[in-house]
Amino acid sequence: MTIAALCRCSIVLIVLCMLSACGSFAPSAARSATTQPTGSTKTYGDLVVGFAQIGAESEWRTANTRSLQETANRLGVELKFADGQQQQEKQIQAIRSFIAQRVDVIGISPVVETGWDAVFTEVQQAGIPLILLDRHASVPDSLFSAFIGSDFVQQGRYACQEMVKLLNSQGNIVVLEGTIGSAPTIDRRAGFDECLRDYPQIHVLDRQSGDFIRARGKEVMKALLATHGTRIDALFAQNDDMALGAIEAIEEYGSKPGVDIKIVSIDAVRSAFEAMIAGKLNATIECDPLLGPPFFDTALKLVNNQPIHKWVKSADNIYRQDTASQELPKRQY
Ligand code: GZL
Repeated sequence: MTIAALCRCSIVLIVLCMLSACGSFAPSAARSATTQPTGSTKTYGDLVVGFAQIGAESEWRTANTRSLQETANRLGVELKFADGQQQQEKQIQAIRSFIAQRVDVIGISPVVETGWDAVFTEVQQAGIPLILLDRHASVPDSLFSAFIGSDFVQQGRYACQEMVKLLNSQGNIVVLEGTIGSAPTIDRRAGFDECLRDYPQIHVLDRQSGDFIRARGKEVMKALLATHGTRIDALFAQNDDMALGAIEAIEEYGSKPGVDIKIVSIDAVRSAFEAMIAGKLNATIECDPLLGPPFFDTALKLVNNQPIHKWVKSADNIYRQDTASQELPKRQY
């Protein structure tokens, strides 16, 4: 083949290569949407997701787990679900197992805020997207793809505002806090205390952890009543389960919950509405546990390189005794 012919062939080859490359070029915005060549976009039925749940400590957690499992079944996602039994080490073991199984996405509700950097780095190094669900963790933003859940600080502010109205801006309160070191405990306290600074006539006599568990809430409230007795005008319980336990303790003490001792809690589970209808609970701040749909929606977008929000924030309402009867039939958990 003469040199001239070789040159002509080379020019043809170079032009053909350029044409094929141009075919896949698109404006940058459109390219991000079409980065995946057609046919490789995953669907829910392709997804394998690992989730490290905290445990089964409250009605809220049960509803949260049910939402994840029912949504996965409905969408056809393969969900590998681990119950951490409220132990961080078990959640860490579950995450390492998900990495070894090469799942597409890993989700976790971190039982406490700290101690996650090492294992989250392992997830990142494995190239697996990580979603924090319900509870946040104190790690750099670079170590997780998205947080899906409520604004606990705002929930604390709402609880304080309800307490101020119930006490007419003055009185002595005790607080039942959740799991020590967990995001809801830390943030709900922050929001509650921030609001209380404007009401110097409201005094926090005591605050103890009930670990978000009903039986512990009853035990701790019994001890608080033994210590402070009738000086207690109101209780802020950081979840409904502890409030329901405290209600039992207050009744056994001989006082009327919701009347002698006003009670504000958080979660808005069905039992809280029943307690408000019975006049034993005064208000509950909603904390939406039905996070299955946004969780799997975010997971699918991540595996398809589609844009997502860093914080998918839940909308939470406030419920009081005056609407509890009409609201109860509508409650999904
Ligand atoms: C809040 C969630 C808390 C609930 C408790 O999003 O993490 O944990 O308020 C649950 O009922 O145990």
